[in-house]
Amino acid sequence: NKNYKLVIVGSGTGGTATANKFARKLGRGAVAVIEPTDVHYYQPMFTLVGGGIKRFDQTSLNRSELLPNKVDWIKERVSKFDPDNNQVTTESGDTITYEYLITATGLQLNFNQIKGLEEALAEDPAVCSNYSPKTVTKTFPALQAFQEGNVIFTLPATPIKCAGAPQKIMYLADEYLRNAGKRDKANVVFNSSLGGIFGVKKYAEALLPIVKRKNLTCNFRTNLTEVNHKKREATFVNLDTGEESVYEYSFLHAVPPMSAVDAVKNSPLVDETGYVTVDKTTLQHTKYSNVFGIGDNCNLPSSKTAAAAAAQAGILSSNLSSVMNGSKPTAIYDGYTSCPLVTAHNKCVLAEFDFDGEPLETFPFNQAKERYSMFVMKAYMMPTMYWRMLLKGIWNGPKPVRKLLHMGMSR
Ligand code: FAD
Ligand code: UQ1
Repeated sequence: NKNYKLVIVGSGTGGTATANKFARKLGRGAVAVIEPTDVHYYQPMFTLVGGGIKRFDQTSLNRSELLPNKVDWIKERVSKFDPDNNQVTTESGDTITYEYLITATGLQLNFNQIKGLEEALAEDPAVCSNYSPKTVTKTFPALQAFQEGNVIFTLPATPIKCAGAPQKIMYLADEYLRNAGKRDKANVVFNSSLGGIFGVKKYAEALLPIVKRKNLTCNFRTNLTEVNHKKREATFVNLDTGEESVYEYSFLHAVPPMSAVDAVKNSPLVDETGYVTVDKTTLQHTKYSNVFGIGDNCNLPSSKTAAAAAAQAGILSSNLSSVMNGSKPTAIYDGYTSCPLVTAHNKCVLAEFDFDGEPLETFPFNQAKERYSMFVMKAYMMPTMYWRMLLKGIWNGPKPVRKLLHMGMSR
């Protein structure tokens, strides 16, 4: 029976950043990270792999290079959370107890909730998904193989990580097909369960003319329910009218429904939505004061991104340290999140906003405009910042940069 001052479950973006922060604060042997997989993926780069701009081998590093040697890495999956007894159980049956817990388990991809999708991904080279490391490598070859017909992109009827990613790959595909001289053979369609192109008005107003210029058809409130790869047909249902429509496809980029992972969903840490209930400003659990949550597994009303997890890491670190010292958590998360909407191989709209959907832009120019500089930031600067700063616990989001560039005039 192992006992730690702090146990962190999950070592993705949020778990690795906080592991590095607390290893420095608490020293050797105080922190355990429970994470079953060897490889850490920089998921934001999956979009560029799908678009043929980066190679898959550029997206990952071994966890041993990322976790500090002061933490104990328990290479297992947590199967049960028991916060009433301050313990978790792993798949092999080990019990680990803690004084403090951070849940950072991210999201589970539920491909099986769409009839026929798993089979289609396994057997049809024209069906792909940037969302999983197992399927992202299919996307660019599928585009290259395209001859003519419907090129379809989907977005499911659940919260997802990086809600912009389902359309970013459409913009890259459109550009690829134009350059390959095949765009006039393609009917490019975005069937999205959402009610509009993007949740924040400023960026939606910037994206709609881009959609129009590129001649992309958008159908909203339209949810993928079934894929029949033998007939190359995809079935969608209108979420308001219940009406079904069947599309033949020549290329299908499918985004699976998502949820918190089963062990979290089935734990006392969640409410009826199935996400860890944290106070949205302090990130402290609403019921268990020695538990904090970070990243995609939380019920936070902000969009689920690595950029959000970075900002949360700073807040969490400050507040959990306060609680460990017997004081009240006082740092406040404003909901900061960011979505670099790649619109071409050299253009990007950099959306940044808070809980209320109010823009919270870092740079002193209009980020709703497509810019080369923001593409360079996304494709060439951000990966280094992620590996060397965010994961090492020394990047808490761009707030200080924003303040500086706005001469203190920004929130
Ligand atoms: P994750 O980083 O997903 O980590 C969760 C970890 O928990 C995993 O390592 C997993 O193995 C582990 N785990 C799960 N269950 C258990 C268990 N039971 N026990 C122990 N460990 C467990 N974000 C941006 O900021 N910008 C972007 O441009 C962007 N683009 C994206 C494009 C795509 C295609 C995708 C898929 C994501 C994108 N994101 C982007 C989102 C970003 O990757 C995630 O929001 C971020 O990684 C979430 O961090 P996290 O720590 O919550 O979860
Ligand atoms: C960011 O901080 C971040 O985490 C490292 C991302 O995740 C990959 C992002 O995509 C973005 C855009 C930010 C915000 C950073 C700046 C400099 C605007």
